[in-house]
Amino acid sequence: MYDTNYLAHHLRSASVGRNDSVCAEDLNGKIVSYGEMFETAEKHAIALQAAGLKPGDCVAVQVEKSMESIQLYLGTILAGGIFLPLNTAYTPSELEYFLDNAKPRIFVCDPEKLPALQELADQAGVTTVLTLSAHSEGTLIDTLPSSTEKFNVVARTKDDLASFLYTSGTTGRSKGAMLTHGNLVSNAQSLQECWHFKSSDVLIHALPIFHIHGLFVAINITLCTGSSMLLMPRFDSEVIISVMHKATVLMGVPTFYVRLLESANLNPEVIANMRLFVSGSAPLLAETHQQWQTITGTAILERYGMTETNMNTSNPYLGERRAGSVGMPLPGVEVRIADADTGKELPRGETGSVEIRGPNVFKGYWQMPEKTKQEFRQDGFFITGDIGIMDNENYLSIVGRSKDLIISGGYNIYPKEIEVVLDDLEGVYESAVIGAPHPDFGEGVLAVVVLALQGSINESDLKISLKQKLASYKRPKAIFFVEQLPRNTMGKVLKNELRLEYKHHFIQPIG
Ligand code: MLC
Ligand code: AMP
Repeated sequence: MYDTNYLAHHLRSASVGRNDSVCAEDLNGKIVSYGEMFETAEKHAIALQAAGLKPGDCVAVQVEKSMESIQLYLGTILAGGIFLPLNTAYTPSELEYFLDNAKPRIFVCDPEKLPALQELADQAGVTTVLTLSAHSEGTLIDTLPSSTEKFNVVARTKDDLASFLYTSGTTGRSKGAMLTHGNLVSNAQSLQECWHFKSSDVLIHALPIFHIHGLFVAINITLCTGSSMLLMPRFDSEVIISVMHKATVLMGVPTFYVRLLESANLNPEVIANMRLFVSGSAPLLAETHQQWQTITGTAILERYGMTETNMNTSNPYLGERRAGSVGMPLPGVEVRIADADTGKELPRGETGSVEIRGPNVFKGYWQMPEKTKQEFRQDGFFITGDIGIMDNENYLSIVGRSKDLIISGGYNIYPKEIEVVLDDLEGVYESAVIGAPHPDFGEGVLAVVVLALQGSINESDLKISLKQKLASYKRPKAIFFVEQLPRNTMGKVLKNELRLEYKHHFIQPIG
């Protein structure tokens, strides 16, 4: 019975009566039909309930991408839980905060990581810790019921929480964005319509599934349309090119397209079966857009979203897909360009704060009412922290960010978090972390460090220490030592000066 459960109903309804249709296929040729996908998801729901899950409880998950991890996501939703996916690159010291802050009832991790994580989970008051490996092994699998039991999907409403997703904060403390069933359903429905998704579509799924792009945009749309996915553990351009003949859609971050363009095997013939290439999570350079068009004869469709709001805008499926623009507001989503100080809407064509209102906008930050209040206007618009401009045809362009944020290969990195860790290391007096243009990742993390005693430690010492504390994608790709940081008269570090100074570190200027 899926009809009383909000998100679950929408995820299941397109495939009812089509149990034999393919839902997902992996690179080993393992095929999971819709019937099997939901039958096993129900078993996960039963196992989670047996482990103590009650409706509204949180299930935190740090596991590799697999069929089973998708079934765990679905099982959590079917059991009325709140799904909290965590980046597999997070170190125990990063996880400690998430577990302590979210206080999940259940935590599922990789069996190999259990020895390092059990104690953290115990300290955070987790009732049950289960394990799941990339190869479908672990205590979670052992506790799945062997026979098909009748499972009653737990009823939820559109305002109930479906997921927590942590986004880093400018102060260095991550915030748990609370997403409701209604947020996820409304977004999946509008994207499905705007991007012309049909049950015959086959999506190349090479994104991680611990962020909204790979989890909600990719998986929810697929399930809501009853289409299918080719599931890949990670991005690999040659593997992707080799399956394009049997796929129709690719969703990726700009780095995907930059890397695909480097392949000698990309040409109009190999993409002949593909009807749509979507890019998002970070700015797609106009030159990448143009190069793609020249080589393949198709235009990448760029869209713009955020963990707190899901997707906000998209270039049109049928109209002009403009390089450098993230397109128009999705149906039901209001986008305004406002004065950053007053929140008053600015005349068309002026640059200002990008603000969003609509059924896609999250409920607030978990246990941070003050922070939530600060980021919403009185009239309900959410302040994204992006700076944009909208033209008379409603095309939005993101031209900057008011938040001190680095986006590297589609991952968000808040400099403050890295600076706090660096400053805490023995021998470091202070540091400033910036993003510098990077040929592969768009932006690369670069740290400028002042030592307490010059020459006392070197770059490789610092890199070794950071390995224990920070996920690999957050670690600086370059570290510079200086005698002092540039500051203004108020003592504030002049990051723009640093950005200018190190602008060409990863990309040399042409000529
Ligand atoms: C990996 N590394 C990164 C990195 N990814 N460093 C910086 N930025 C990244 N994004 C590190 C690795 O750990 C490794 O470090 C070194 O860089 C080389 O890694 P690689 O082998 O080249 O990386 P790869 O595994 O190929 O991954 C690159 C990638 C991946 C771009 C495919 O990062 C990726 O899938 N990104 C997608 C992120 C995403 O889904 N974002 C959506 C967020 S939702 P070392 O030290 O081991 O050498 C959102 C909202 C919205 O933003 O609008 O969608
Ligand atoms: P996250 O907090 O990880 O969800 O990242 C959201 C941020 O990614 C947005 O606020 C934007 O700054 C950025 N972003 C997402 N899509 C795009 C895009 N197409 N172009 C530019 N920036 C984007």
